[in-house]
Amino acid sequence: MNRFYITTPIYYVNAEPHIGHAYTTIVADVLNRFHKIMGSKTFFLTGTDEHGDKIAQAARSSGISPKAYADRISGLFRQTWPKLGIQSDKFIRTTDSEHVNVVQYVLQKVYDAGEIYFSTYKGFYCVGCERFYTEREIVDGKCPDHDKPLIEREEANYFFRMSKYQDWLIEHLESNPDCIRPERYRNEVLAFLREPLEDLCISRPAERLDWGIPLPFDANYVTYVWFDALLNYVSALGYPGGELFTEFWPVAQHTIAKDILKPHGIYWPAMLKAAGIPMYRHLNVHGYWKTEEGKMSKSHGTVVRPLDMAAVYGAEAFRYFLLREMVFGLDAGFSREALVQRINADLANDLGNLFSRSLAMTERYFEGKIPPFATEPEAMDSELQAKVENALRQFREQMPALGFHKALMAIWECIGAANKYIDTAAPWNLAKDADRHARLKTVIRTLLEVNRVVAVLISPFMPETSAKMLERLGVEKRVEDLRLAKDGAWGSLVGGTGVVKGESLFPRVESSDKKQERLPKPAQEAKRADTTPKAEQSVAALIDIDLFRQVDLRIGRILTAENVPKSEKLVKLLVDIGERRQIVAGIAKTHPPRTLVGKQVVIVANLKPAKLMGIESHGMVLAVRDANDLKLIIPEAETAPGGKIS
Ligand code: ME8
Repeated sequence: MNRFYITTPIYYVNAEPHIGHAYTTIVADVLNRFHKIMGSKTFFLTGTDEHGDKIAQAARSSGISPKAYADRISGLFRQTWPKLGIQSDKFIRTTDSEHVNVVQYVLQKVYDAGEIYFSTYKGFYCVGCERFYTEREIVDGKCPDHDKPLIEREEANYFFRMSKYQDWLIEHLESNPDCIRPERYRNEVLAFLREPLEDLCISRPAERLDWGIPLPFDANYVTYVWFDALLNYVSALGYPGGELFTEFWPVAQHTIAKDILKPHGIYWPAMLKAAGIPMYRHLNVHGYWKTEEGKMSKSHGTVVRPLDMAAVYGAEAFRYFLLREMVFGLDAGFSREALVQRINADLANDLGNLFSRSLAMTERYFEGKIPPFATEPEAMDSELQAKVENALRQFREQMPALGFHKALMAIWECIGAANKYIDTAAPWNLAKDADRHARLKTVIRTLLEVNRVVAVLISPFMPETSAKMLERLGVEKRVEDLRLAKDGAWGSLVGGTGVVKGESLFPRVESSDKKQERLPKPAQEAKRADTTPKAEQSVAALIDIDLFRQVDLRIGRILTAENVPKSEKLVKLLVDIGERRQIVAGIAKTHPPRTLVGKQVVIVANLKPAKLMGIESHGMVLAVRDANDLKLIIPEAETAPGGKIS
């Protein structure tokens, strides 16, 4: 029997669960459910990361002990997941004694092997990241992640000989190209490994920080939080001796976002190697959810709380939205409008209508009993069945490769085709004609079969909806017991079984911001994105040359260009103007991204940074509107990037 082991990061207990945590955990749940219906024996781990500076500080500011604080927030995470339909097999806490024992066991093992040494280190430390930064990584004296000044610190500490594993890791990633995926993140890790790797400081003096696991070989120190946290993935399986470890570790897959690529892509493999534990099978890395305001932040009130979303829109719809909207590996934007739109279009309209129409007709024409295939299939039936087969194939291929949105698109293609099939087959006409009753049976049976396969295929994404659909289709099986090989097979409904139409699966929802909703889409976009003034009709007022000189115009070369999700107009550019600049320009309609890369353009380099659809833009690309066209201003001949225009 195949095995499957999936983990999420263990989340810090200094913040309540938000949409980002929910996404990763839902992805893990979806993958886990997928592998179950493929017949694998699975294990799904999540939990909380509770030691370290960050937690100690958060507890202090709440005026309670770190443990009491961790208990509270860890409890919130634990209670949130089932409410989002997430079923994990284990919830680990790094304060669990079994975990603490494993961390100390591994530390001792690695220390005894001579892979940990004592030394003095002076460097720049970020409390937020709980680590020292190297010269190369520091930006303007600040931590690039937190944008806060780093603290200079000198300390005697224990170091793990991580540098020793550099060559092995490069070789491993090169010979296992799908180990870290999607590829862009594997490349990122390999790029990092092109520079010499430094050893990793794995201790903190207990006098400064006592909220951590004591080093087994020196009680004056506690374990650095990452060396502690990463080991959860094996301690949860009862490493070293546990049966679960033997069974599931060889197929381990970790799921994380890009923020913690380095600890998972570099520290963890080196730790595993040093401890004599085989390398994990896959590291699945996804992008970031951003709100319209940009990064989510508690202080700005831009945190999206998953339970709020579930309360208003339903956990199932929320799960569907997250998996449909984000291309795994890339960033995605979250907005209520987009969520509402997906619910109304994909769930209420496409899926909900197909299901209720199919069942209503079964009730009307066959007293609610599933009819047999009573005639040979016609071309339209075979075409629809081909769509179902395609959805099944895409599902099998895309799901294990993290192409969730593609699997969903194929399922929805099938739903769309089935809705069209109803219109074309027009069962209401067949019903009027006694000679065509046999054909009517085939049509309705075909539809019911499509509904059943769709119910099976959406089960990893929307388990409750799937269960509801199956029940109403008279299929007596729990979602947990579905197996694609059998339950995905065409024609497996039992003729004569009773079906029940019931209430609509997804009622339509009104947007919370109705005014915004009523605006046609392009107008909404323009409202947010269009910051460029309308073309002037006549020449503007005269200005002094000094005023003109204040505008810093430069030659730039476009290095990369990509569409801004959900915007027709905007394109995100990386431009070399002597330095690299991210610029968002409203030129996508006339200049698709692929035509832009390599082009030279003129940039206003000293515009105040602005945010367009949540994306920071630092500069402006010059263009001229010519009738309905937009033309870029470009230099007469190749010019060195950064060249100042005078
Ligand atoms: O890093 N978009 O915990 P953490 C998508 N304790 N995912 C997001 C996100 C966003 N905007 N924000 C957070 C830690 N996440 C460590 C992990 S593991 C041994 C230790 C998700 O609470 C995403 O999964 O900061 C990201 O990797 C994780 O939360 C970071 O969670």
